[in-house]
Amino acid sequence: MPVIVLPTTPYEGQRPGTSGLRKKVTVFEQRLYLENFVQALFDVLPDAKGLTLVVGGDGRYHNRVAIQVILRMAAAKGYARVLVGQGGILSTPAVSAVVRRHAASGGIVLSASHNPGGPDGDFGIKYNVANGGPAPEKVTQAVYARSREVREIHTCDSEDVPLDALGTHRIESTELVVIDPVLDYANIMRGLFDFDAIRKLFQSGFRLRFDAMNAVGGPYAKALLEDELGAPVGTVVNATPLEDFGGLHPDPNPVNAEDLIGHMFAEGAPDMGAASDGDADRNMVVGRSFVVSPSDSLAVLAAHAAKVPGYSRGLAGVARSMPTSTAVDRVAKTLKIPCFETPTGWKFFGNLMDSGQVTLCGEESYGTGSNHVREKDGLWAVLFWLNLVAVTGQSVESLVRGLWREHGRCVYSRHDYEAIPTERADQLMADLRAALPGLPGTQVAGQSVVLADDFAYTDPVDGSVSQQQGVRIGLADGSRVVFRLSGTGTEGATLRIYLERHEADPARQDLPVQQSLKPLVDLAEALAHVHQATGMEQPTVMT
Ligand code: VG1
Ligand code: CO
Repeated sequence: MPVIVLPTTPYEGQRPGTSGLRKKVTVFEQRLYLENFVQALFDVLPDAKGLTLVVGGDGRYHNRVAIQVILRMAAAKGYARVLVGQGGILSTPAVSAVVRRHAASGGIVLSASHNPGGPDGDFGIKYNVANGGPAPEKVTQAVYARSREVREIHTCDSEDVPLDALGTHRIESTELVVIDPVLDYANIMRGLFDFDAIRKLFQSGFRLRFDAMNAVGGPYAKALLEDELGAPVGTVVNATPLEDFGGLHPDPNPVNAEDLIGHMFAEGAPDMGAASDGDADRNMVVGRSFVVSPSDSLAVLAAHAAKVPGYSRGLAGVARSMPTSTAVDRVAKTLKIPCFETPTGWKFFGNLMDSGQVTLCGEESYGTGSNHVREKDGLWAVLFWLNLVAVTGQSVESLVRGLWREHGRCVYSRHDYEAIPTERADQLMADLRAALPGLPGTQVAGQSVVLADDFAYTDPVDGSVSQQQGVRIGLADGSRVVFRLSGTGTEGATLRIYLERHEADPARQDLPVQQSLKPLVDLAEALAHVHQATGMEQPTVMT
């Protein structure tokens, strides 16, 4: 059957955000909506002759339909080979691993990550380039521009490809290989961590509860933790990826993973808890009756990295997104390695890792990772923590307290105001930006502002510039308030306010976080009139 051409007209708003194009499932279900975007992508990519593409998703509703569409279009584009995960499943870090291992020219990830799934939920699509990482902004901008002009869809009039069993199929001259979604990823993990030490830890009776939240992390966690490392069956819960995540919101934070928190704060709690998100690139690590902030998690991993086989030669450098706390900066200073500050989103770490300047990176939004792939990686972080617990003999809590003892505590919280009208959110940011030049040297809510700017980033490798990446207000004592709008939501706008204060006094490090940050909340309110602008008394979520 030859390639067929379907006439189409452009859809508005196919602009990729922080991490790909995310919309309601109902938007993606419109006729040729997905096809338009994929065509725009294929139009900006070079000729596919001889090239390999990787395709997989987090198994959410619409995943299977979307994969069949992409396979037909990839054949029409002329790829030599497409590797697709069995059942259409590949976690985001696994896509990155497969792209790298098989020297593919790129990968398509079908996921809306931590956003809810199901027919009324969200869907998403993201393109990763040959290093296995998210496409840089110049690619996503070109795709968006092309999406506004696309007039023809090139596809094949072919049967659906059977995805449930491993095997090789063909559409036209394109070979479609259904691969084991875990294999390549698991191999990388074996090379990084001391599996014997972790095995012994479990043998000694150490108890872990890993909540995969009915999302794509389940098969990976089960294969590695239970089947290979000997954790008891039942260690991984909610382990089968479901199309609607069984109604859970697979965003691993103490609010959405409340069941895990319940277990970890109950009598007889396991030694360690963990959860991953929809596409398994995020992680939350919890100690017994002890919540670990993601920024602290990154700092602990950096501080102890040399104890883990994969990082025993030390770290070249570390990187964090701008709103992430400065805990890792303090560790980097002690280790005498560089620390980079990038805009929000994993795509900004790629060049730093490719050029060998950075080994470990992370974000405040429960994302940590390293140069083993080019995505953040949830299970990797959990294995890292297990490896550290095993070789140091310390609990999760004691590792974090060790960090605080040495560097003080970066008390941290993020306040989200979700689904506010877009115009109001834009106005709030515009007003803030307008006020910036006059702020340094003034007192706001009784506190001295020393810095007020809109974060801009120049990539040290390719020189590309990203502007308006978040409004930063800095105080004389190093405290910070950051304001930015989310680029992953699908309903109105989400305002994120990030609060950080360094607490050097050990006697005050255990004060409730929100109490400790109250002066900064007052400052944010005085500056941005958040309540009035959002019409909300309280944030929707505080993490
Ligand atoms: C959020 C997080 C950001 C993360 C992004 C993708 O973006 O804040 O740190 O990289 O999600 O994560 P935003 O623009 O909504 O703040 V995932 O797990 O959705 O791929
Ligand atoms: Co994710």
